[in-house]
Amino acid sequence: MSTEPSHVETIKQRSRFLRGSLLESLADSHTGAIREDDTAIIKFHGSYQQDNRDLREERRQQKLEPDYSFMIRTRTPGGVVTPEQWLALDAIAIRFANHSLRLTTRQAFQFHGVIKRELKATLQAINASLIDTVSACGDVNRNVMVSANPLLSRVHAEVHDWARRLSLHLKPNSRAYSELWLDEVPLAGAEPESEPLYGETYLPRKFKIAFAVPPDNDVDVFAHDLGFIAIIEDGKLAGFNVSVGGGMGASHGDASTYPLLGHLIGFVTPQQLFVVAEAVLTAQRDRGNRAARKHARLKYTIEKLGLDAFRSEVETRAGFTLGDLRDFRLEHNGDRFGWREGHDGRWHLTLRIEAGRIADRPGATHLTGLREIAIVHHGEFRLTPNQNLVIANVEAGAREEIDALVQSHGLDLHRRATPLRLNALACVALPTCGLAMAEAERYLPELAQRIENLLAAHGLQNAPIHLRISGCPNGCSRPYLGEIALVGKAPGRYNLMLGADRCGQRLNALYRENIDEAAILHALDALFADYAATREADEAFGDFLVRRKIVAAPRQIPLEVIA
Ligand code: SRM
Ligand code: SF4
Repeated sequence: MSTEPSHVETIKQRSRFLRGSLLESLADSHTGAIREDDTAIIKFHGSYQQDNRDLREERRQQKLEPDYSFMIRTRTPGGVVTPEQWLALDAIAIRFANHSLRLTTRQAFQFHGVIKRELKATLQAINASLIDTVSACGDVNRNVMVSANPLLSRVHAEVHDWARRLSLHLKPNSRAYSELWLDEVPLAGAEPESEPLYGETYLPRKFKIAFAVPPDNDVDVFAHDLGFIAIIEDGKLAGFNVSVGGGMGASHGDASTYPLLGHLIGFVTPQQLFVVAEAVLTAQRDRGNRAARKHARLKYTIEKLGLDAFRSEVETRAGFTLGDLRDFRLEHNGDRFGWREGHDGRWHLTLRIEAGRIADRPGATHLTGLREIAIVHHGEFRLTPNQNLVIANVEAGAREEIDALVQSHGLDLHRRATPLRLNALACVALPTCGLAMAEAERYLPELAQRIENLLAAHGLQNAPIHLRISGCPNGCSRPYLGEIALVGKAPGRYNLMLGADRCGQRLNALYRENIDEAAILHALDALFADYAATREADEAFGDFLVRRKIVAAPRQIPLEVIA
């Protein structure tokens, strides 16, 4: 196997701290695309070049270049924005993008369909709302996730603040973003540029961090390169259990790639948080695979070094020994819908946003409705890791007005939808994702309806089964943590994965490979019949499948460390 650095490594190294030839690419009015090497660099600025795959064939026949446009992703740690910021993002979606806002599985916003000529103006508009897109994509630390369900609000706020500060701490140093998009002029005589944390080739691959606040695991903390589980003792934040080496991505037909849950390696106090995060990140920077991007995530680095050796390396870099793991219990990895009262008497309303897409459709004017809510709302908006939205910090007296707007714009799915539909996740997939092999977001409504029909036929319409669909095995909807998951293989064909738990501590396993919808529904019908007849009291569908050995018991986080 080659140990030569991959082509992307060379592009990064030559990019002069993420500038590449982006200026020239943007200035070239002969094409809607940017130069090939710049497609790797622009990711670090929070954008991907894409093309409309629905139009690919037609344009090829017409001898036109693909219908290029750009996706832009925000860096919004914990997914919090103010109503003013919401209004700005809404205006950007209408002015520059495809009239929709996409809430991602990592608490960020995505815009789709921005054309090259308007890319700079779009990024400037985002920055004018005091949100940026720096390192929302690329081989760096990405948007930091934090539990969104504010059940333990005081501790939750504290954890959120640590996450926000850590996100800032791990932000790249390069001034390329400000120069390229915000017209900042390089200062004469300024210090030569450097990236003390990352170096000029940044990380071998993307790096993801999440903070869970038990009992919620809405962030799917074990799916992350680095996870922090808040340990709350006597109502106070004592510190965090640390998990390393989780990740979802895999490639079909390549057994050397696989989803993996993180390993718990120890406990840190809040004061040790930054040091340990840097130690894990720099260990991955120096030890990760820079030759084969498929094997470059931290999970493979740990596999190569061994967990004990990796922990020792982290401790050496940190300059202290990690503490013993503390007890915790995770109960749930979905969202809690509807109104909830916070510790200070303010209210939080979690709305279901199907597949995270906010747009205006007949009878469901969600974009308009949320704009109207933003005009009257004085709290903030919080994106959940499950593509949903919390209208947070609402005074008791303001609930009625918000409820009326929710109802009149069809935003009340949380009152109408079945548990299956409330908890389902679907990645973006077609038409924008260049890697999609099958539909996901656009397929979710009809698939969910068909599965709902089957469940109802077995009297299971209220079973809160977690369904996740991804258009390819990269796993952007964290499908390997779904009780039922469809992983795209080809148009209309999926691998059917079954048997995760509902709290993000057990992966599912392959049940049927490369099957179409009829075969999926046929398989589920038989399993639902069995589940309805033989499940134990309160037994979840995934647990039932494992108990009955319908799927092999897949890897799960050792239960002995979980109280
Ligand atoms: Fe993802 C690549 C969308 C969360 C694993 N992901 C992509 C790209 C950028 C396709 C590409 O490389 O050309 C997708 C853009 C689609 C589009 O048109 O918008 C894409 N990923 C998404 C989003 C928008 C899915 C969603 O429906 O919300 C999520 C954006 C998150 C964010 O705000 O930052 C998204 N992606 C995830 C997650 C879930 C998570 O992080 O919790 C994963 C699995 C966790 C993990 O990283 O292990 C994930 N995305 C991937 C991978 C596989 C990485 C790997 O290690 O194998 C790719 C492909 C790659 O990196 O080469 C990928
Ligand atoms: Fe695209 Fe695959 Fe991610 Fe879905 S899982 S958004 S198809 S890369």
